Amino acid sequence: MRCFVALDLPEALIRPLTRLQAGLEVGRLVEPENLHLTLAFLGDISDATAREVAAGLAELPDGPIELELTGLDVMGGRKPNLVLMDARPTQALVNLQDRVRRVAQDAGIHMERRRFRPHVTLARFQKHMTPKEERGLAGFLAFNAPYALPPETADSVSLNRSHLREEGAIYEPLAEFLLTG
Ligand code: 3AM
Repeated sequence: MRCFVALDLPEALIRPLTRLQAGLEVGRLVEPENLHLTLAFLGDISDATAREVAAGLAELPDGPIELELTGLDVMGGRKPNLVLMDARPTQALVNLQDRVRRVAQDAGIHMERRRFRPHVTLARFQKHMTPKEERGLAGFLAFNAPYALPPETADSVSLNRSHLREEGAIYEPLAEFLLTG
C-alpha cells in the first residue's frame, strides 16, 4: 500500500482554501476532503508495517498545534507542477514532523533526508503545462499573490492510503489520531 501521514486541516482553513481554488481555472484541484499537509511519505508498505505505524502514531498526542498558512506558491522549478500554500514551519510543526518520521523509521521504513517544506497542495498540473495552463496559472498568482490565512488549531493526524488513478490520486484514510489524546 502506498501510504503517507498527514496533518488534517481544520474546517476553518478548508473553506477559504476551496474559495481560493475556485479562482484557479486550470490544473487538477485537490478535492476539499483531500486537502492535507503531508508530514511523511511512507512509500509502499505492507499491512503489518502500516499497523506498526498506526500503533506508533497512537502514542503521538502532545497537544494540538497552531497551523498558519503563509502564502501561495508553486513548486517544481521552471516548469511547476504544483500550486500550494506554504505553512509556517513553527517549532511545534517541525517537532511533530520529526516525531512522525521517527515512528516511521521505528517501523522499519527508510525515510529520505529531504528538507521539510510544510505545505498544502491545492492543485496539480501535468508534467508539461500547456501554454493556456501557464497563462492561467500566472494570472491566478498575480491576482492572489499575497494570500495568507490566520492561524487555526489543527488537532488530528491521519494515516492515509493513496490509490493512484489516471484521473488523480484517491486518498483513503486508514486511521485518525487526535493530538489532544
Ligand atoms: O500532498 P503533498 O503534495 O504534500 O507529493 C505527494 C503528496 O504530497 C507525496 O506524498 C503525498 C501523498 O501522495 N509524495 C509522493 N511520492 C513521494 C515521494 N517519492 C512523495 N513525497 C516524497 N517522496
